[in-house]
Amino acid sequence: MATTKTDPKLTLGASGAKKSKFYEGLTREQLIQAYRVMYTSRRIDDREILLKRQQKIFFQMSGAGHEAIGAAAGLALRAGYDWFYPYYRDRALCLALGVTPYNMFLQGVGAADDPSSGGRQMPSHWSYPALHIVTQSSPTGSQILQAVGCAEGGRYFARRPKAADVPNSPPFAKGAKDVAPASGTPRASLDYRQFKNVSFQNDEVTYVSLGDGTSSEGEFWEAMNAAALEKLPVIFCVEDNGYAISVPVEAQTAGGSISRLVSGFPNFHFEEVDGTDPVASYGAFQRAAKHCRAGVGPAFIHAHVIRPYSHSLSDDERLYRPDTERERDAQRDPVTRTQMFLLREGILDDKGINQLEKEVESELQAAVDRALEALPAPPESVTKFIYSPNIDPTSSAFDTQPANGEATPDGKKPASKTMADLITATLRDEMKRDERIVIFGEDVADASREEYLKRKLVKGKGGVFKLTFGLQNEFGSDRVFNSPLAEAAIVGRGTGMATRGLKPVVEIQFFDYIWPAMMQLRDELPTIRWRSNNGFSAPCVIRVAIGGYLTGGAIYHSQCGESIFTHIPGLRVVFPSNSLDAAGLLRTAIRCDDPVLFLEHKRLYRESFGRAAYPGPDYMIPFGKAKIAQPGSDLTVITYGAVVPRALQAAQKLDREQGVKVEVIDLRSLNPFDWETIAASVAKTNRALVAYEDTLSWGYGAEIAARIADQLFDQLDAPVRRVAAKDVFVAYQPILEDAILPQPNDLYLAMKELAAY
Ligand SMILES: Cc1ncc(C[n+]2csc(CCOP(=O)(O)OP(=O)(O)O)c2C)c(N)n1
Ligand SMILES: [Mg+2]
Repeated sequence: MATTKTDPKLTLGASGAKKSKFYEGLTREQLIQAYRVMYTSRRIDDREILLKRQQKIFFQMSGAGHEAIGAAAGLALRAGYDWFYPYYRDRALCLALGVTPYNMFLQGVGAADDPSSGGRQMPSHWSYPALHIVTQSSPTGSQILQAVGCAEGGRYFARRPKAADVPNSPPFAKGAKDVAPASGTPRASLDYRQFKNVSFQNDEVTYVSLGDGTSSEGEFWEAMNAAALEKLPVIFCVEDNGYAISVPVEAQTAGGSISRLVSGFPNFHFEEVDGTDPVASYGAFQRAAKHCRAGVGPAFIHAHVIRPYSHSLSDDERLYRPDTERERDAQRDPVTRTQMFLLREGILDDKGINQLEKEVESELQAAVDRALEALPAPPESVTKFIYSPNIDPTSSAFDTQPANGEATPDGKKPASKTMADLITATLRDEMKRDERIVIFGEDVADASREEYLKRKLVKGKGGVFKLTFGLQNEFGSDRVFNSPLAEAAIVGRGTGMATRGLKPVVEIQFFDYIWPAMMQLRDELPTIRWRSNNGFSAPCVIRVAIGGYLTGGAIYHSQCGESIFTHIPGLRVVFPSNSLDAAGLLRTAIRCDDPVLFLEHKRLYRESFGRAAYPGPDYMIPFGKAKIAQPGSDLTVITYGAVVPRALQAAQKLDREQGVKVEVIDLRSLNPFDWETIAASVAKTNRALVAYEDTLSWGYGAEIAARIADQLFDQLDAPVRRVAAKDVFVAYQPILEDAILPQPNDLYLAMKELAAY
C-alpha cells in the first residue's frame, strides 16, 4: 500500500529549473490546456452568479477553488473510457472531459436541450453518457457506493465478456447512446439487454469525488470497505476545502484529517496532495490510476483545496469565517497561482495569457447568449422517462401461460411447489438464461469460503430463508456472493452495476432492516432514468423478505411498509401471495427495464396455501394485473400478500353462513396496480373493503379507498371500509401479535357488516 505525500508547499512555486521542467510528465500544451479549463471553470461560475442575480437562472453551485484538482483528474483519466461520479464542485473536471460551457449554461436555464437532465436538475448535476459521466443527485455521498458498483460492473464484463452479448438484435448500433428509440413510443419487449449499450475496458478506472464534510456519511465508509474488500479500481477523491457549509473540518472529522482516518484500509494507494496545484494533483492522479489499472486495488486522493465563493449563493461565509482566514485562502487561489506559474516558467507570456482569456470570454459570451434563447421542455413532458420507454412490463408481451405438467428443473414429476421453491427455480432459470444476473446480499451465498464447498465439507447456506441455496455452487462465486452487512451498500452497489448493464438481483434479508438503504431507494435508484432524461437507467431487482404472522417475529421481524415504496415514482413494487404469481412476477421483474422492489412474504414462503407446479422457464405475469382469487357478486375485497388466504377464509365462512358471495381481488402488483379490475368489480358488487397487513393509517389501502370514493362514488351502496393492522408495531407475544395484525375474524366481521349495510 503505497503512500505518497506531496509537500504542501506548492510544486508550482518550486523554482528549481531541473525539477519543474518535468511537470510530472505534463507537456507545455497540457499545462496551457489545464489553465484554459481552470480559467473557463472560474469564469462560468462568475457568469452564473451574475445570471442568478438577474434571475435568468435559478440556482448556482460554484467549483471555485477546486479547479486544479479537477483539471488534473481530467488530464490523467479518459472520457468515454473510464467512468466518472463527480460531485457538484467538479466543473473543471467536466470541462476537461469535454463538457462544453454551453451545455452547462443550458442546465442553468433549465432548457429542454440540457443534455444532463432536460431541465429537471439543478446546474452542476452532471450527466453525460457519451463521456461516461454518470448522472448525479443532490444528497452528498450517495454517488460513492454506486461508483463502487460501476467498477464492479466493468470488472465483471471484463472477466465475462460474453455476458455483454445481446440476445436479439440491438435497437442501436454499437457505441450509440443508451436512449429511447426515435419514435419515443413504448415498445413491448422481453429483455432489458436489448436496450443496454454495454461498454467496458480491462483496465478502466472509476472516479468518484466528495467533499470533506461528506466523508462523515456512513455510505462513504461502506464504499471504502467494499472497494478495499474487492480490490476495485475506484479512485476516491476527497476535495477538502476545510468546510461543509459552515462546519469546519476539525468539527467534522475526528483529528481533522480524513487521510489519517482511512489509512488503515488495505489494498489502497493513498495520496495527500495540494489540490490547488495542477501539477502535483496530476502526479497524484497518475500514480492512483496506475495502481487501479493494475487491478490491485482502489486509490484515495485527499486533495487540499479552497472555497473562495462561500458554500453557495444562499450562504455568506463572512458570518462564520473571519477576513484573515479568507485572505489566507486567497493566497492559494489555484487560478491565479497557475497563471503565475505559466508566466514564471515561460510557458505563456502576458500576451499569451491575455489571448487565452479573451478567447474564453468570447466563447462564454456566445454560449450564454445561445443558452438564454433555449426553450424549456413542454410541461406535458414531465412524466416522460419515469419508467423505461422501451419495455412495458404491464404489456401482453409479459403474459405467458404456465407450462403445466412439465418436469421440474431437477427432472422430477410435477409437484406442488412452495413459493420458496418457485422463487429459487425462477432465479436459477434466469441465471442460466442471462449471464448478466448477479445475486448478492447478506448470507445469500452457499459459503464465502469456497474451499469448504469444493472439498464438500459443508452443504452451503444460501440465504437465511434458503432461497438462494445452491446458486453459488451452480453459477460461481462471482455471480452469487455474500456482501458485507450494509444495506445501503447492497442497493447502492446494485444500482451502479445496473447502470453498467448488469442485472443485479440483490436481497435485503428482512424488510425491517431496509432503512439504511432508504437514501438509495428513494433518492437514487428510481430517479436515475427520470433525472437524466433517459440518459442512464438502473433496472435493479431488490428482493425483500417482508411481513408478520410469524408467532414470535416481534417488532423487528414482522414489519410491512409497502406504501412507503409505492409512494416513490420510478419504482415498481410487487407483492405476490402464492407460488405461481411469485414465479411469474419475479421473471417479469428480472426481464423488464425498471427497478423493482420484489416483496416476498416470509409467512407464505412454505405455506400450503397457493402451492403450484413448476410453470416452466418462461412463465411471466405482467405488472399491474390483479387476479380474482375468488369471484363473487355481493362485496369486493381488495387485498394482497398474506391477507389473501385470510380473506378467502373469511369469505368462505360468510358464504357458508349467510350465502354472501364475496369477490376477493389479489392485487399482486402494487405499483402499478390494477384499477380496471377494481373498478369493474365494485361496479358489480357496489361494496368495497380494502384489507392489508400494514398499519391502518396512511397505509396502502388509503389510496385505493380514496380512489374508489372519488371515482366510483355513484356505484357505492355502502362506505368504503378498511381492515388493517392496529397503528402499532407488532409485538412478540403471539396473543399480542394476533391482536395487532388483521385476522380472518376481523375480515369476516367487516365483510358481514358491509354486506348488510
Ligand atoms: C445527505 C445530505 N445532507 C445534507 C445536504 C445539504 N448540504 C449540501 S452541501 C453540504 C455540505 C457539503 O460539504 P462538503 O462535503 O465538505 O462539500 P463542499 O460543499 O465543501 O465542497 C450540505 C450539508 C445534502 N445535500 N445531502
Ligand atoms: Mg468541504
